[in-house]
Amino acid sequence: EYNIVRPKGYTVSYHANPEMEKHHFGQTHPMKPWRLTLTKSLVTSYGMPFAMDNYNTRPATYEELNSFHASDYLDYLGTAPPEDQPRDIDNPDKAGEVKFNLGGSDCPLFHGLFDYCSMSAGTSVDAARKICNGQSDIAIAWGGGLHHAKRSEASGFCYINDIVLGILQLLRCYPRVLYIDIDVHHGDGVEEAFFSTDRVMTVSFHKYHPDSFFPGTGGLDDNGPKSEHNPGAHHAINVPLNDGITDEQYSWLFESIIGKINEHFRPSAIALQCGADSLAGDRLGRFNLQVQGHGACVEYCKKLGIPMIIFGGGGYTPRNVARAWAHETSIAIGCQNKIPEEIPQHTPWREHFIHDTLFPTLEQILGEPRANRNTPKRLQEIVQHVHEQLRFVGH
Ligand code: ZL4
Ligand code: CA
Ligand code: ZN
Repeated sequence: EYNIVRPKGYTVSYHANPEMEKHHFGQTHPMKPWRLTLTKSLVTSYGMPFAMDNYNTRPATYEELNSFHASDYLDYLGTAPPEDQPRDIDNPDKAGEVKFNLGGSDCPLFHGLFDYCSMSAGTSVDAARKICNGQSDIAIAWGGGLHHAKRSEASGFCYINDIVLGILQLLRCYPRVLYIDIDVHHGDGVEEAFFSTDRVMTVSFHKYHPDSFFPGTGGLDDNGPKSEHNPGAHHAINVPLNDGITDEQYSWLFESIIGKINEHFRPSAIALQCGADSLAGDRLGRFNLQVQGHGACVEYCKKLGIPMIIFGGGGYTPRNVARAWAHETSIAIGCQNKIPEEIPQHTPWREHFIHDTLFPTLEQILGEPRANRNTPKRLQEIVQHVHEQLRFVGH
């Protein structure tokens, strides 16, 4: 009814596994896989599926997971009992839980955990394959984006690093991949995985406070190990920010930094993590970004005209996550000016979208906006530092 048609000259694909959304981390855990259902509901009620190739993805295989993760970790992940199940008294395998950081409050063991992880990874691997074989130019995997997982360790709600798996696929057919991370947390797992290669440049924008904000890494001077013959040195870029950053400041930073990186690194593909916890009003986040400012990052990347995977990530206020990711899906398709701002009447769970609009104002979201602790001088310094790092890259 909004006459949403396929974009001319390029293909957008949407990769999802609806089974994923049925999993629960636990009653009060901030990560709600159900936010993906809310996102899909909004995308569908605007008619966007007509303009994309829609894939119901299969779970990733053991071999695919094993392309980054260690076998002993995967084996443990596959057999660990859920928290609420009594353990075998003779074999309380607590050692594995400690070793792999499983079973705490951040990374609980829950029913169907391994299936959930393989499904999330499957969406990202599938998206990467479609980019590689030329069947898609912008591939969307909102079920992925779990950037903290390490080779042998769960971390910060992440068990399998689907982004690393996706980038490894892209590296089979593209010489250089640019990873960009706009989640409010530092993309430490992806950064670390590619520390020793100059074929992947990682850039994370995040709230940074070493002793009070997770994971505490990603300072301005952390640019990859500068050991003697490490080709990956200078290929990790970090943009540490303070509370309350606004759309205007963020867009200026994003364009100054990504524009310069594009000139020097000349990526052949982009992997963009769109964690929605950088939005104002997020349960865990600290920024003042609106749906428009968050989406401007996607729009800027799209204009570079390079094949791109778009991943999800964090996002702990489901209605805001769904708004941002639906808006960003519309940007990928190029129909953002055709869809009305008002949430369509027939949207399932419409009552969740208090304020009835895709673009609520800061006042609607927060009442009182959070104090902005980012000075123009500091933002200038950050851009300056990044430009200096880039003298070591490319040409
Ligand atoms: C919760 O309410 O900073 C987990 C986690 C569970 C339910 C009830 C248990 C209450 C907030 C967070 C105890 C919770 C204690 N429940 C959590 C150092 C910490 C140790 C754990 O967006 N406690 C750890 C991880 C971060 C820490 C952020 C972001 C992922 C991503 C990509 C991961 N961990 C302190 C916190 C709750 C909980 C409430 C929580 N955990 C907030 N921040 C963290 O980048 C997907
Ligand atoms: Ca980030
Ligand atoms: Zn996050």
